[in-house]
Amino acid sequence: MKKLLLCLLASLTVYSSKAQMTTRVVADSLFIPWELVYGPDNHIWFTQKNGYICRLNPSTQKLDTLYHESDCVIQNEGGMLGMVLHPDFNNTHFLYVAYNYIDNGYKERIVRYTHYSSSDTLANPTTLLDNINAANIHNGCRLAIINNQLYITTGDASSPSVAQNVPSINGKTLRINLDGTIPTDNPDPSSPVWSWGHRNAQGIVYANGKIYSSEHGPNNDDEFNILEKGRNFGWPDVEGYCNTTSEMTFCNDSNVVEPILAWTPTIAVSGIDYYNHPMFPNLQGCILMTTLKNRNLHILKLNSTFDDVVSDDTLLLVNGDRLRDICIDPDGRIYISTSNSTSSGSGFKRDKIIEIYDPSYISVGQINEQNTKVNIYPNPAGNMLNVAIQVGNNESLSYIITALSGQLLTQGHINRGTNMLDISMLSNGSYHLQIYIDKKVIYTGNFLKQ
Ligand SMILES: [Ca+2]
Ligand SMILES: [Ca+2]
Ligand SMILES: [Ca+2]
Repeated sequence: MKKLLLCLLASLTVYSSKAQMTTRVVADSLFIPWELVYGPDNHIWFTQKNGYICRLNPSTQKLDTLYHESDCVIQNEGGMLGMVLHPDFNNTHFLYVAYNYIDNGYKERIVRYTHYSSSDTLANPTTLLDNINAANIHNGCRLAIINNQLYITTGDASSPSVAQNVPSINGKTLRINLDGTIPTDNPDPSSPVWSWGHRNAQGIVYANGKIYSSEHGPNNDDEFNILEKGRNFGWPDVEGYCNTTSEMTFCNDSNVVEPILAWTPTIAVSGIDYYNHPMFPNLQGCILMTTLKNRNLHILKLNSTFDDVVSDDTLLLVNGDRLRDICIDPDGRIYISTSNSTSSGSGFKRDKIIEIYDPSYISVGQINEQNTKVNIYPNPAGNMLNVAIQVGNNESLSYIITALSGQLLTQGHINRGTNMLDISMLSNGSYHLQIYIDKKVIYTGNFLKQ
């Protein structure tokens, strides 16, 4: 009952008092940038639904086309979809992409490409998983890498019953290793299936030790879920919460996981990311979610244990465009892509990438001078990272460590002088460290854990 009430009360609240919140178009004339990823090179890497993989410098707005996948075929909702960079991209140069193709019907595959900096192109497409059924609707397909394993959301491809057919790889969250093999601790070690009962999940993000996912409902019950290994998420027997007689029976028999929030009427939920940067204190601890039908950004405030939504507000700054995806840079800027283009006619290439930022917030470029007052070593680091700070005082200093995607991993107070940070909980890879005096960033740097 509480959740139903929350749904009713929260849907019309509007974030309108952010005087410093400003928007800026950083790319235009695009064709549905389906996935935005913020890279370790401070560029936005993105897919377009018509098979292009591109990279954008949001400061200069220089846009590079890196690759066109000629096997990619658009059919209504299908085309080139999700993408993720390897967590140690600077060394591996791998990126992973989902797209639809035709081979005895409409299908979907997950491909790894290698970026060659000398020619600044992608090459060596290596298929990790293919022959996933696709259709004009319900193709998933967001990707996330968590602890060096690739999670893939697949849609039911317009055949709802497959979602409850556990061996089928449609209507699922799949998990594979980064070389395409199947993790030995999957629910069935011979299958990539990791959770089931999904209709068409098009948002996934790892934060706070949890995997959050947005999922399109039919004409009712869009869902926001916390994914769990080996669990049933209900579709098509359950829509949203377990709140009808038949649903309650099914949920009890199949140990169904309910969404932590559901929307009726639907808002067409899409890409999500986790925000925890002091640039916008009101957004800290929130999932930011793009929506297609509602045409705005939803701000889902999480509770203190990060397993429920305490408020659902909307940000109307970008009202009017269907919104497809989001990424957040390590300095707290938010980037969202629109989804207005249609496959033919006058709507072609009508999309843009929009930056949401606070122009009064101190930027990385402005803090280079301050950077000389902070030293981090050794780099690469093992389980301990030394941080020596020559500015501020013990009361005002704090730090955050984020993944290159911007996800917050750890934070705390730090002292003037030399500190030893325990980073043993981080897996090997590259990370951003930021030091703050009160809420101003005074240092931004990268380090490698190995
Ligand atoms: Ca994204
Ligand atoms: Ca569900
Ligand atoms: Ca229901």
